[in-house]
Amino acid sequence: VNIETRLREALAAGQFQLVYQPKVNLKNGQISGCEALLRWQHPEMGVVSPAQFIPIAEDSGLIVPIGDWVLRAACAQAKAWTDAGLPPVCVAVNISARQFLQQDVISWVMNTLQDTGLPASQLELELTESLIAQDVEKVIATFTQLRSAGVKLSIDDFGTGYSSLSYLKRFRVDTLKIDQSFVRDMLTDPEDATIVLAVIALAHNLEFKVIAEGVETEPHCQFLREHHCDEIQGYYFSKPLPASAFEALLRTGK
Ligand code: G
Ligand code: G
Ligand code: MN
Ligand code: NA
Repeated sequence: VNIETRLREALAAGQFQLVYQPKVNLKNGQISGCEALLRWQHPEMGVVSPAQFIPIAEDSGLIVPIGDWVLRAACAQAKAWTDAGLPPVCVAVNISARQFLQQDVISWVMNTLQDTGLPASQLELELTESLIAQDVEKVIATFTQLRSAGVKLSIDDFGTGYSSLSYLKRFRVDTLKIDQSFVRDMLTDPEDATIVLAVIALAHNLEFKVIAEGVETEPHCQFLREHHCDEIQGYYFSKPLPASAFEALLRTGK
């Protein structure tokens, strides 16, 4: 059986799950939101990483139904947490460029928010720079509509794409996510430190929020706090968690 057929079966058989990784505000130490990350729990293969199957899903077009499942599940979960009396949490969903360009994103997102009852302000879409190189006018129009509806947008893996910085003037977003490849070695590699500090300054001067990914140690956290990075995400605070474990973390009020 080829992987495409297996992906189709996975969707039908409920083998996909979301895990949630907290994002933490560096000023007050509170959880400011989370990123939903897809996991495929296969009966024989075990847990398969999205890094392995998302590219296949994109090539086969299966990214559309899979991405729809992800968005719906993430929105429903965030709404369920609010309904359970937890403080409103903003959930971030990764949207691949292929998917963003393949369908009417506005109707899809707005319908999903309506169906699940989640306020737009509790949804963030994480997009990569590769999207920016595509149909520019269409993407700008879509960004504008999503943001005026209250949906938040962030640029994921910032600094790893090939796009020019001039796009930041035209594509208004809320947050830049500093790629973990720069964060990992920033305490030992002065060039990585320079890049991290430059991205923080760039984001703030453009009035964007900035979050560092892949933060694994206290010294990393300390460095980022000293340099006024707004938020962190990474194993230092928490790995991605099943919904129930993330909920427990929210309840402890961290
Ligand atoms: O969680 P993990 O590090 O295994 O994710 C690996 C890659 O898969 C990352 O690039 C991440 O952005 C991507 N990814 C995780 N979940 C999703 C998803 O729901 N949709 C898309 N398009 N990409 C995802
Ligand atoms: O491309 P994107 O940034 O969406 O992917 C995030 C990926 O990084 C996920 O696969 C997630 O599991 C992984 N991740 C999250 N925190 C850490 C971390 O602290 N260290 C490392 N190495 N990976 C992390
Ligand atoms: Mn992401
Ligand atoms: Na990233």
